[in-house]
This record gives sequence, structure tokens and C-alpha cells, in this order.
Amino acid sequence: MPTAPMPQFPAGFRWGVSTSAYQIEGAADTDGRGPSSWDTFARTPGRIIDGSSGDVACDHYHRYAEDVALMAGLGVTAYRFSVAWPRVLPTGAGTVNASGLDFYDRLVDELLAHGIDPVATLFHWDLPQPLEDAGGWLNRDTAPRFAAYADLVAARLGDRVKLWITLNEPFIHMSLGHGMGVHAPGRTLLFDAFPVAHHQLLGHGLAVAALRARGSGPVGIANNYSPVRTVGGSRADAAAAATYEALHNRLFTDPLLGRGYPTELGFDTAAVRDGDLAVIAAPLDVLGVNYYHPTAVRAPEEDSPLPFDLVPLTGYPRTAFDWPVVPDGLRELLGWLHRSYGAELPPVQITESGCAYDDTPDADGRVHDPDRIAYLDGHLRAVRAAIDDGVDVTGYFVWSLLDNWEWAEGFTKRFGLVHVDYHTQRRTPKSSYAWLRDVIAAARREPPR
Ligand code: IFM
Repeated sequence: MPTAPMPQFPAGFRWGVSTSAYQIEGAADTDGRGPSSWDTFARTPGRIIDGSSGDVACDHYHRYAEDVALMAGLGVTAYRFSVAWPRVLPTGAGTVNASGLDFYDRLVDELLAHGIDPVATLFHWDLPQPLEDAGGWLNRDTAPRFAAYADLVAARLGDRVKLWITLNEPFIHMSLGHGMGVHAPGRTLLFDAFPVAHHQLLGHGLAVAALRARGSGPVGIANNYSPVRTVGGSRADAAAAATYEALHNRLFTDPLLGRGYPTELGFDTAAVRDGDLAVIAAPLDVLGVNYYHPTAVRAPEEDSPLPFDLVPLTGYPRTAFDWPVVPDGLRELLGWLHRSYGAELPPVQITESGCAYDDTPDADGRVHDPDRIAYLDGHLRAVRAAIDDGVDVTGYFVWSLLDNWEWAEGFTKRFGLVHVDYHTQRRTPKSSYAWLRDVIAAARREPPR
């Protein structure tokens, strides 16, 4: 257990938890929700490690009030959830499913009734299947459809949502979903997946314009970042690391912050039309940073299809996902963003930070997760250190409130502050929940700095 008192955070610092629709809602065929690319992918044999799907997940659709009560007990000031596009527009466009919008309306009101800011992500990977069938994010038409969907959701919730996040981790959606095929929709295009990057960013820019036209905001995007560690001392190793840096950390951020696409990746950019980059570079109110771990990179083997090799980063404790635990990586990353983008960098919120461990209830039904406490303690101190370094960080959201359905890993990875028994749907706050509750309570009591 960490013993040193947690340093203070600035006045108004946002304390939150994050989730996403397909990972917790369940109710996949309820009240008119349409199918998504993840329904299709999860129902395809061999795609998910334990053969499960998000059909039921945490049944949050029916248990949202209990889950909001858990958030209130934790003392968070914000909740980042995602809206399932196929719940609102079952075919992706056209006919609106009123029950779907009603669900998010109830959720938002429940949050506000408990003094919790609703932070709504508009796309967390669950594309309506009819849009996927029409090419998904490879198809430029998906971008304006996304903006129309954003407009529709804002028309209903815009008076109460405190921060919009357009896209969640477009890099992961491009690379794992369209490059490597381990996420939905399962395409294996490698570097030919670039149009997926561009059309997501175009959709983001058009959605920002739609939200602003409605007077709804503030608006941000949640990018996944990973500080790059070069393995090996050769020039080829350094070049591979620079390429990976451009791909993982700059491909989305450079155009968002007005710099256009990094040229060194050698992508075929035929998908980029005149005017697109200006749409994409619409000013952001917040940059969402999702951080889990650094990535170790070296030069590729001769027959590699990619211009880098990713290798295990050794010398650190590891989570159940086998990810290294490197809190300083978060400080390093925030410093890198600050130095690289200078005045172009908007205020940053850590929109995801968390870890998976094999948490099981003990004989008394309690769940002890000291490793998660150590993880959160280290990462919060890293954020505080970055603020001291001069980075404007205004919030921290733990991934995740609940144990939930972890994509290709199914139910095998538990990221929650709250344990979920997937047979009974019983929620049991873990010891990290009590620890974080005390940290947040102390922070909210402290005189502001
Ligand atoms: O569960 C995911 C989330 O959906 C996106 N960011 C990373 C998390 C952990 O893998």
C-alpha cells in the first residue's frame, strides 16, 4: 500500500472513470438496437479468446442506476461513457431509434442528479453493421454520416453533456481493426489501412463542426499514446523507432493540431482531398490522452512486412495483459506532447489509465487488488509531476469503473475498480475503489492550488 500522501491537484481537476458501450451495456438486441461491427466480429468463431461476446456484458443498460450509484460512492466528478451508434441509428443513418436516445437521456440525467459530469464519447469502435457492409471507415461516406449522428445525439443531450469526445483511439481502431485484424472488423491491410485513419479524422472534424454549430461543447478526442523506447543502438533501430513514433503518436495528433500528416510513413494519401486537413484541424478544447505503457521498438527482420519490430519492454512489473507498468512513461509522454506541440496543445485530460489483474473475491467475498492501487498511485503522481513540469492536465479518468468485456480478450481481463461476477452481475467494489475514493475525497477537500 502506498503510504506517502498524494500530492494536491489543481482546483477543478476532473476525477473520473471511463467505460464504453459495447464493453458494458449488453442488451445487444434490446429496444431496437441494430447490429454493430463488433457484434459480427464477436459472433465469428475463433475471434474472441473465450468465445464470448458483449451481448450481455455487464448488463449496464438495465443496471445503469446501480452503476451511477457506485460512481457517486467513489466521489468522481465525471463519467466518460460512449454512445452506441447502432443503438441510436440502427442502420447507421436515417431512422432514429427513440428508445436508444432515451437510454442515454436517462443515463445523463442520473449522472447529473448525482453531481457527476457526463462526458460522452461518440464512437468507441462499434460501427453500425450496415455502414461496415458499405466499407466502414474505408468509405469516405462514413465521415459525414458520423457527423450527422453526432448532430442527432447533440440535439438530444447537448444541453447536459459537459465534454464531447468524438472518437476513441482512432489509432487502435485503424491498426488492430484494419491493419492487423485482431479487432473488428478484422481487416489485415497493414499500411494500406491509412484511409481508415483519414476518414476517422475527417469524421471527427465534421462532427466538431456539427457540435459547434449546435452551440454544444466543449469538444475533444481521445488518442492512444505510447512513448517509444529504442532497443538496439544501430541507425536502423533508431529509424524504426522514429517510424513507430510517427505511426502511433503523431499520425493523428499532427493533423489534429494543424501540421498535416507525418510524411515519413510513406502512406498513399490519395484519400486526402483539398480542404480535408482544415476540417480535421478544427481547434480542440481538450486533448484526451489514453495511456497504458511505452513500446519497445527495434529494426525489423529482413522479411518483416512492417518497417519496425515491437519487442517486450523488460525490467518492469507486468499486468495480467503482460503490459509493463511504467508510471514515468505517462510523465514522459505528457512532456513530449508539451514540447512537441507547444502552444498548439490544448489542455489535456487523461481519458483512460488503468490496468488488468486477475482479481478474484476471497473467502469473505472481498476483492483485494493492491497492484491496481500501486498502479493508480504511480500514475497519479506522474500526472502531478507533469503538471509541475508545466503541462496543463485538467483531469484523470480511470479505465475502468467495472470489470468488463475486453474486446478480443473477452472476459479474461479485469480492468475494473469494481469486480463483476458475470454469472450473477453482482458488483463488488475492490480495495482500489476504497483507496481511490479516499484520494478523491482528500483532493476535493484540499484548498485549491
Ligand atoms: O478496454 C480498452 C478500451 O476500450 C480502449 N482503451 C484500452 C482499454 C484497455 O485495453
